Amino acid sequence: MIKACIFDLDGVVVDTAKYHYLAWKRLAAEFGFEFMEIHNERLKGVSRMRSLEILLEVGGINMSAGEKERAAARKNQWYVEYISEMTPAEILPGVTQFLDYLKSIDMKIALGSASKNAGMILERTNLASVFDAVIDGKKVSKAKPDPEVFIKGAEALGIFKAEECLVFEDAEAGVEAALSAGMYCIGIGSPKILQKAHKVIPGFQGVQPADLLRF
Ligand code: B16
Ligand code: MG
Repeated sequence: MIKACIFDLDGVVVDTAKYHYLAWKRLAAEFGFEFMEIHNERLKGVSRMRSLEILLEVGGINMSAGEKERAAARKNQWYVEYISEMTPAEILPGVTQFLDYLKSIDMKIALGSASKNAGMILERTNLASVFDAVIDGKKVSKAKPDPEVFIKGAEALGIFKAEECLVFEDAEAGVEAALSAGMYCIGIGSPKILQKAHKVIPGFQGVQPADLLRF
């Protein structure tokens, strides 16, 4: 029986991928190449530094560790400017209703995100008080597909049996992280990309909430 739900943030609760993309695109333009949407898929769910490394690979650019730190900080400055304008209207369709349902049945709810900016996004979208625990990029040392973020999320909720946890993820690395934690996982997005998940749905709009919890 599922006793806790752990949500990824970007791509599950809100669509911040578009802001990451704008900021990465701006950085690539400064380096003199075009970073296209097709490349952006590879950045979903992975850490900021790993994202930069993928971007540099796409552009065929080499950089020292110090230059990488500065480039990542620049990108983050732009990204923070974008997300500081976010509003609750940017919560993805059906998410608020599903969270309300989970609250009504006293389900424990955690956030398990790779982002170091999760706190600001939750504040801007008025979701900060909805989550009983928030594990973000500031609290983990190993990025997805390592299961650390979800294991810490379950522990923070006081749940110590992985099979009582259900993770919602939009990235392949995130699905792998949930499975290697021994948890159930529902993929949000394309069944082709998220085929390893126990179930895949396009989003929360129109779902029967109780059905999603049956495992
Ligand atoms: P930041 P999630 C992830 O969020 C994003 O999907 C990924 O594109 C980003 O690089 C990562 O957070 C780190 O974000 O630069 O804000 O620390 O999907 O794990 O909620
Ligand atoms: Mg995500």
